[in-house]
Amino acid sequence: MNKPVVAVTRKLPPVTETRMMELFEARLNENDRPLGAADILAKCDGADVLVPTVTDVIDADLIAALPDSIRLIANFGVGVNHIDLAAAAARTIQVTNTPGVLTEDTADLTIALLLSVPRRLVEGARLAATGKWTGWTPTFMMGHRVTGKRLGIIGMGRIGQAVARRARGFGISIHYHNRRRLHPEIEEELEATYWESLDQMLAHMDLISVNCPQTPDTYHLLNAERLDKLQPHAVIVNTARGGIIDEAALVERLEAGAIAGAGLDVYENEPAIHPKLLALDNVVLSPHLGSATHEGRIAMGEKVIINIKTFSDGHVPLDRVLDGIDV
Ligand code: 8YV
Repeated sequence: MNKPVVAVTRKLPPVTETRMMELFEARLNENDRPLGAADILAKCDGADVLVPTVTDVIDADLIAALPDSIRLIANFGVGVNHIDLAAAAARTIQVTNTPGVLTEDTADLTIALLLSVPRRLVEGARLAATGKWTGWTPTFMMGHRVTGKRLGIIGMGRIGQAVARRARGFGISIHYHNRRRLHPEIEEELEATYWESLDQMLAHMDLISVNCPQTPDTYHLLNAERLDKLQPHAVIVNTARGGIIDEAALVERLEAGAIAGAGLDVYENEPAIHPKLLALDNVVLSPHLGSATHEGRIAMGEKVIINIKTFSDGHVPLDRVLDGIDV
């Protein structure tokens, strides 16, 4: 039996690559150089499957130019905003992603940011590292308590719910806005309050966590007008996708003190970060680390392999992405 030819755009964990080489005719990217459209197309020539990541732009033009041999785009990652799903569907190319296996890691990082910003942890660590700390005083570097605060979660899929479970442990009360209301048993378990109106929820929260996928509907969901609903002491955390927040509008409000702080793991134009964000003290910035654990990345690789295997064996892969996705 012929092994499927699999074009992989980035360097993957070694165990994933080893297994891919056993099962497939894998075209790897050993030096991990990011590929442009022409490189991706060259790599796909005569291939059956394309394995991209969030750093690749798999837009309508690229999909239209893919060779007919490509039948599956098996994304390494859960978010698929970098793939034009309609263009893939038009060519009957299936798309899969890697849900479920990065939920806990991403929720952990969300909580790390939710704690770091109000407690000024990174600002404090930076000062300590200079060796210029002059000692404890009763009023030194005071932040804000998180216990007893209200957290508004935008997007209550797997990751949003995992954030809620953790936040309950810190005595934070859970509020959420989602396309669909959760089942009553889940709401009860999470002690979560549903807000049909995002605008209303934003106006009443102390902390906000963005956990929805980026789709044409959620692009700039938090635009200037919505950000203006937030209270001045509010802190906003985003571990989903940069494009869900209007980054320039957020920067203006952080600079003006209209929003107290932000913890960001994702940016509108990665790897570029808005230069003004870099100059602010009331932000904690991490470089898209949500799923960056050895365990998480190996599990993502395993999902990609299973999706390709299932597909090439003639079955429908479990992680097939249709129009809407849950993260
Ligand atoms: C991944 C992510 O590392 O899975 C996602 O959607 O945002 C990240 O955690 C990245 O997408 C890999 O392609």
